[in-house]
Amino acid sequence: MMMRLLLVALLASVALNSAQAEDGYRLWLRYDQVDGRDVRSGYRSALRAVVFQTTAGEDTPVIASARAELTRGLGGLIDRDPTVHIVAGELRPELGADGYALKAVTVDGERAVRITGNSDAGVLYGTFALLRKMQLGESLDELDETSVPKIARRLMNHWDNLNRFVERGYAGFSLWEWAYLPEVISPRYEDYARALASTGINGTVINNVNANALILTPEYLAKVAALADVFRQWGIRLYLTSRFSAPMEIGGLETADPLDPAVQAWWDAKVAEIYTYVPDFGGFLVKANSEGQPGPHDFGRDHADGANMLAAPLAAEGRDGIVMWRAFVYAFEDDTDRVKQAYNQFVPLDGKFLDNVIVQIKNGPLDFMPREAFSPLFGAMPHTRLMAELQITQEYLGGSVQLAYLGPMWEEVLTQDTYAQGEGSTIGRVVDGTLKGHPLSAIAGVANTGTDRNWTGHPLAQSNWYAYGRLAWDHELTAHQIAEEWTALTFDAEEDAANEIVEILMGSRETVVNYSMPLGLHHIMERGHHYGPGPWVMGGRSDWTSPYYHQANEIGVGADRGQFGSKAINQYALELRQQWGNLDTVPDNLLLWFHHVPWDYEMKSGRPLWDELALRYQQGVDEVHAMQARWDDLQGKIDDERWDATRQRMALQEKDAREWRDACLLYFQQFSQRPLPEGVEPAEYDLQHYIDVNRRYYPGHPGEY
Ligand code: BDP
Repeated sequence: MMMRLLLVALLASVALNSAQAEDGYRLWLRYDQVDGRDVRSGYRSALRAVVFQTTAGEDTPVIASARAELTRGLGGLIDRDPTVHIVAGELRPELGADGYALKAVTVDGERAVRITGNSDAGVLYGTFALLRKMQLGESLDELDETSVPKIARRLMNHWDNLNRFVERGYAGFSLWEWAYLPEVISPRYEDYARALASTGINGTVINNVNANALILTPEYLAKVAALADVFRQWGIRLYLTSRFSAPMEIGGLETADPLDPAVQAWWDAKVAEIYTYVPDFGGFLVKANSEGQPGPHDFGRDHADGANMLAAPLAAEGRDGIVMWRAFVYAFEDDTDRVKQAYNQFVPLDGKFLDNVIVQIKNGPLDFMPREAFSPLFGAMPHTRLMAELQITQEYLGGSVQLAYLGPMWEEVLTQDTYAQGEGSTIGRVVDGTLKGHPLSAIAGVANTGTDRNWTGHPLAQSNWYAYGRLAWDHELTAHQIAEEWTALTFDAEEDAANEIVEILMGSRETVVNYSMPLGLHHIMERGHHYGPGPWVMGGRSDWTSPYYHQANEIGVGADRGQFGSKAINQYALELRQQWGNLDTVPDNLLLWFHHVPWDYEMKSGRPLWDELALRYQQGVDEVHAMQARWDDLQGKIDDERWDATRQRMALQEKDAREWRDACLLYFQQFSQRPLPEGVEPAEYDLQHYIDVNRRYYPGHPGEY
C-alpha cells in the first residue's frame, strides 16, 4: 500500500514537472489556469453541466472523446468535472454534417452549456470551441453561436515513408511506428488526433505522395487499420496514397493500364479489401506522372482515365471514398515553361472526371515558393471539383529553423480572385465548392509534424499547423485573428507581450521573402535540400536549374511570361492578364515572376531595379535583426524553454539571411555590373565562397537519407 502511495506521489510529481517544463508537447491545448485571463469568474466558474445534443442522442466513441477532452480541459481551467448529459434533438439542417451550436442554458436550475451537432463530430468540434473560448477568457454569459465548416474534407498530407523518413520533414521522424504496429499503439497517435480534431481537421493521408505500394499489402493494411481505429475516435478518417503501378508491383499483373479490365478488377478487389480493414476509409491521394512517379501516361492514357479507374470502386457499394488526383505534374521532356504544364494537361480534361474525383492543386503553379502567383487551374476547370494543397512544412521557407508564420501567405492565396465567374471568384470559393455548387469540397496541408517533442521543431512553427486547421474550417478567418488566438492559447503572456509575438509572427513570412526571393524571384534555392541560396545552380534537367527561372543576363532579370515570352500569363482571366501583364500595374511582389526587367528600370519607388533588389535583400536582413531584438525583449515574459529555443533558431536565421543576401547579390551583380546602393552592406566573402557552401545531410532531403 505504502509503495503504491509513494509511486502515485512520484508519478504525480513527474506529471506536474513535465507540465511545467513547457516543452511544447501540449501545443495549443494547454488548459492551464491563466491568472491574467479571467477564466474562473462569472458563468465560466459557475458552469456545472454540459449538454451534448445530437440527432441520435447516442453515446458514441467520438462523444466519449469529447467528454474526455471536456474533463481534461475544464479540470485544468476551472478545476471542475462537469456533468455531461447526452440528449437527442431535431435535425438542424443549417449545421450540416460537422457544424455545431453553442448555447448558454440552464439544467436543473444550474448553469450549463449546450453543444449541439447533427453528428457526434459536430459535438466534438463544439467541445473544442467551448474550451478554446474559455482558454481565451471569453465570456460565456450570452453564449449563443453556431459555426459550420465551409469545406467538407479537411485533410493533412504526410509525406512520410515507411522507413519513417519524412520527405521535407524537419521535426524528426515519422510519427507512425510501422515496425511495431499493430500491436504497439504509441500514445502520440491519440495526441496527434486530438490536435487535429481541435481545429476541425477530419482526415489524414498518412503516407508519402512518392508512394510505396507495400502500404496496400495485407501486412501493412493491418497496421493502417490500427491507426485508423485511433483516429476514428476523434472524427478523423484515414486516407492513403496509392502507387499507380501497384498492380504490377504487388499484384503480379503485367500492366497497370487503367483501361485494362484485369487492372480495374485488381483495384476493385483491393479497394474492397481496404474497406474490410478500414470501414470508413476516406480514399486515395495520387501523384502520377510527375517526378518519376508512375501514372496513366505510361500506358498511353490520360489523368482522367487513371483517376476514374481508382474512383469507381471507392464509390461502389455505398462507399463514399474519393480520389484526390494531384495536378503537380511537369516533365522535363516538355520544353514549355514549367508553370504552364499542369494547366495544359488538365484543362482539356475538365468535365471528364467522375464525381468522386477531386483535383488537388498546389497554391502556386510551380511549387511551394515563398511567393508565387496562384495556380491558374483554380480558375479554369469549372466542371471539375478542385481542392487546394498548401504546404505547412517549410520546404522553401527555412525548414524548422527560420520563422515564417504562413497565415498571411494562405490568406493571400484564399482571398485571391480568379475572376473565373466575374469579380469575387476567390480561390476560397472555388475550394469550398460554392462558386460552382460542387458538393464535394476539400483542402490539404502538407504536415510539418514529426517525432520532435514539440511536434514541429521550431516552437513557433506550431502556429502554422494551427493556422492551417483553422483556415481549413473557415477560410475567411484572417491570419491576424488566428495568430492572436494561437498566441493566447500557446503562451501565458501578458497582453503586451502577446501582441508583440503576434506582430513578430505576422511579419515573418514577408521577411523570408525579402531576404531570399524578393520581387517575384523564385526557385533560386540550393539544389536537393532546398535550404539556402543557389541562384547559380546549373546542370542536369533544365527545369531544376535556377537560371531557368531567374533568366539573369546583362540586360536584366526575371522570367518573361508575357505575350513575348512564355505566354503563361494567358492562362489567367483577362483582368489579371491586364494587371499582371503590364509593367506599370503588376505589383512589385510579382514583378520578376512575370517579367524580364532591365537592371536600370525605374521602379515605383523611383529607384532602378538593381538598387531596389539590393535594398529588398538588405531589408530582409534588417527585419531579422529587428525581430531578434524584439524577441530578446520577451525574455521572462514567456517561459524560458520556448523563448530560448526560439532565440537560438533566430541566431541561425540571421546568419542564413545574410548568406542569402550576400550570395544572391554577388551572383546577380555579375550581370548587373552595378555597385551596391547606399545602405546595403557588402558581402563578407566572395561569390565562390557561397557557391562552395555544402550542406550535407540536411533534414528532409530524400536523396541523402
Ligand atoms: C516538391 C518536393 C518533393 C515533393 C514534390 C511533390 O521537393 O519532395 O515530392 O514537391 O509535391 O516540392 O510531389
